[in-house]
Amino acid sequence: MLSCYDLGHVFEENGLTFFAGVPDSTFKNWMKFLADGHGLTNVIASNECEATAIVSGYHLATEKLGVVYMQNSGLGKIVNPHTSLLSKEVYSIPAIYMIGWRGEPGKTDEPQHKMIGRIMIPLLDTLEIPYQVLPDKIEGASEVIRKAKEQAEKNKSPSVIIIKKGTLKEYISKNVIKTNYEMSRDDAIKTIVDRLDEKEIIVSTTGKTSRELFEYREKLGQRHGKDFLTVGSMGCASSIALGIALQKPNKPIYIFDGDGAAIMQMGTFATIGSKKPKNLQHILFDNQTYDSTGGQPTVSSTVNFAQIALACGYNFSQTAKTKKELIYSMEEMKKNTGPNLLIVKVNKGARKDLGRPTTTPIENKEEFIKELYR
Ligand SMILES: Cc1ncc(C[n+]2csc(CCOP(=O)(O)OP(=O)(O)O)c2C)c(N)n1
Repeated sequence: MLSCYDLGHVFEENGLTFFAGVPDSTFKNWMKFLADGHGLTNVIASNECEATAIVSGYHLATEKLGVVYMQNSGLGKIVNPHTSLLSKEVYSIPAIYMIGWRGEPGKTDEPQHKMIGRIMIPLLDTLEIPYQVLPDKIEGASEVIRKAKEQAEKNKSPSVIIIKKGTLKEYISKNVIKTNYEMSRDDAIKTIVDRLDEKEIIVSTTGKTSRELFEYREKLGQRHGKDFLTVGSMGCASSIALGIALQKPNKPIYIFDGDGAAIMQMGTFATIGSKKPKNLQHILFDNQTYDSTGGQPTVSSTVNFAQIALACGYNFSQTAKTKKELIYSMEEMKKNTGPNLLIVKVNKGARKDLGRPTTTPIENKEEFIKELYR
């Protein structure tokens, strides 16, 4: 395995010191290394499009190459800035895309990673982006990074370094961000689920939120059809819920959102606020991190979601920091006509043995549709 110190050294040797992107678990140790500084600049972006544009701006300002890091799910998102901004046929901007390979063929991974894992290489070919896999030994890694930079400079357009699972050695963070709230996300989920009635349904966000919700329903012996577990499509749970809410105005719908996911698709606040679905309750578990990919910081500590929601046209917003406040705010929220936002401040972290949904996404969809007609 490759040490993050060695990787950092090679990037630095090649003049690659500016990074922007969205975290992925395949390179979570590299993210921890970046968070500790080590003379490298890191901008954790709200989404991969933004990161690609930031690195383009960095190049315009310095003529140097920046690195955009992303899970391969983000590759789909950057097709537009790649083809219409960085491409040779437009502004011809060199950069390095560092892409985590989820769903690699032949390796076990979750359903949401299978297709992108399979089409990633053909997609890079279609996008005419040269790529190389980062070896897990320093000699090979150093050669790959040098070559990627050379290609990007020669072509005056991006080249890709692919990171497979298990390439990087564990890195122990020096600066760990800790919050001291009363609840974890799991505590908050349980508190809310315990107070929902038979008719109320949930659309939950990707990552550990949906996994914790699934496990709690199992524990309670309740139907999973009441929850649409958005296993992929980060940031889209709130839009899925909006689409349902507009068609089923008598069905109370809860969104279980994450701070990272909400920031990724922040425009949805504006769409929800303008459409004003009365039956939509937006609950945002704010742990100030991308907990599901290793606990990297989001920018949520400088974001006032409550004001954003109101400014976008939500009817009500409140923040709960304790279980007692959460129970009180839920009652308040239910009294108000939607759309409403409830921000729940929680600590990052989850149970070590947290499982994954044992039903398939298609089974979940079919059960959920039945539930909508109940
Ligand atoms: C487009 C895209 N980029 C990156 C990811 C990887 N990813 C999965 S979950 C997650 C973190 C979600 O963070 P947040 O919404 O704050 O929820 P938390 O995990 O903290 O509960 C990330 C970055 C993804 N699934 N899709």
